[in-house]
Amino acid sequence: MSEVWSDLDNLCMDQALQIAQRGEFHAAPNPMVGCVIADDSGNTLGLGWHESYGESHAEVNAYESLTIKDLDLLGKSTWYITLEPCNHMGKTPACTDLLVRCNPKRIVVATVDPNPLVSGAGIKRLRSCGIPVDVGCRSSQAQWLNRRFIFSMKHQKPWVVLKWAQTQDGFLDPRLSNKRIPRSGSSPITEAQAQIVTHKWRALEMGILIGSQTALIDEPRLTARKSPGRNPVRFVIDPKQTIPRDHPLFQTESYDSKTVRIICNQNESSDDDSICHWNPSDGLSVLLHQLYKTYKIHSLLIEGGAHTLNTFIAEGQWNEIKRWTNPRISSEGLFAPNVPTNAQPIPFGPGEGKEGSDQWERWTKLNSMELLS
Ligand code: AOF
Ligand code: ZN
Repeated sequence: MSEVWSDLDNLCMDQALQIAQRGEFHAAPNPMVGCVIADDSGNTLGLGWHESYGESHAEVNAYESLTIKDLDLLGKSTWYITLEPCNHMGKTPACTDLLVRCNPKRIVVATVDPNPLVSGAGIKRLRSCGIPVDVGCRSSQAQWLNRRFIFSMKHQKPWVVLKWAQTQDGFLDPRLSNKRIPRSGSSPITEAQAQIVTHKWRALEMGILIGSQTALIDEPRLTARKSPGRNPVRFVIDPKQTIPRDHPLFQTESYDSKTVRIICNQNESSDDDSICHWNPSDGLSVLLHQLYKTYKIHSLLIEGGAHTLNTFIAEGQWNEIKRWTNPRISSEGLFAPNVPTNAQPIPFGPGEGKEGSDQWERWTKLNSMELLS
């Protein structure tokens, strides 16, 4: 896009992107969308965001935030919207209907909606009604914000986030030396403050996956109980079905937290959606397509263990990495994965931070932005 945007355009779209993010725990599987309505001089008249899946869209919420006297200014207003307005009747009416009724002076859109029900049709309709629409202001930021929605829609598989915690000297679990002495119960490397952030990371994704060794040894619940938002759907790769039924992963707590056991069975299929059949020799890509298609999982957090994480890395089936490092020295244990050489700092937002004594870092794959545009 060769367009040069004015400072005011960039400023208003930045505000729209910022408020879009308020939907981060509740909008999925819908995208996070923000809308700012500005008057002729760039003052904000109204703003809104898509607060929760199935509820009104950002444009409607922005319109409803206007005062009666501001309604007279609509004809001279500019609407800054982080995603192309929808043009279809979904769970809510088409936003283009509202926009055509408001007939603003101009609409600025950050990026096109990849949903085949919209995908350019919203922009086309607005233009055909005589409303000027400029597309592409802060497009990379908007694509990164909705990377889960855009990537899964375009590639028919979830955006995959690898997450692990390691000691300063690079071990995942000091107690798991080569002897692999079995013991149960979680003994986290990170401390209490970091756990709250980890639960937020869980609530940001629609699914969470671990291997059977981690399930048996750590006995995790994999819920987001210390965070706002929903619990991700829990997936456990359990080819030989060694995890017992009374394992904490299969406990239904007071909140909804579904668990799916991924078993290795080549030719079988069943109607029971708590069992997913997958043949590891088909590769992770086949599994990921299945999780998208059958379970509508747009994003997936991989929480270990070493074997599972390394398999996702080896098969190139990852999009983002979040790593905790605790200052402790372990000297022995299970080696943490190496951050792949094609990892680079995330394009927007902080790439590192600290919670108590634990440090976190984030990377994404080299070609991530190309896969979103
Ligand atoms: C917008 N503004 O704030 C959002 C949009 O089932 P529905 O009615 O909620 O529609 C969901 C689809 O609408 C979603 O897949 C995406 O294409 C678009 N999301 N569009 O104009 C919004 N959240
Ligand atoms: Zn809409």
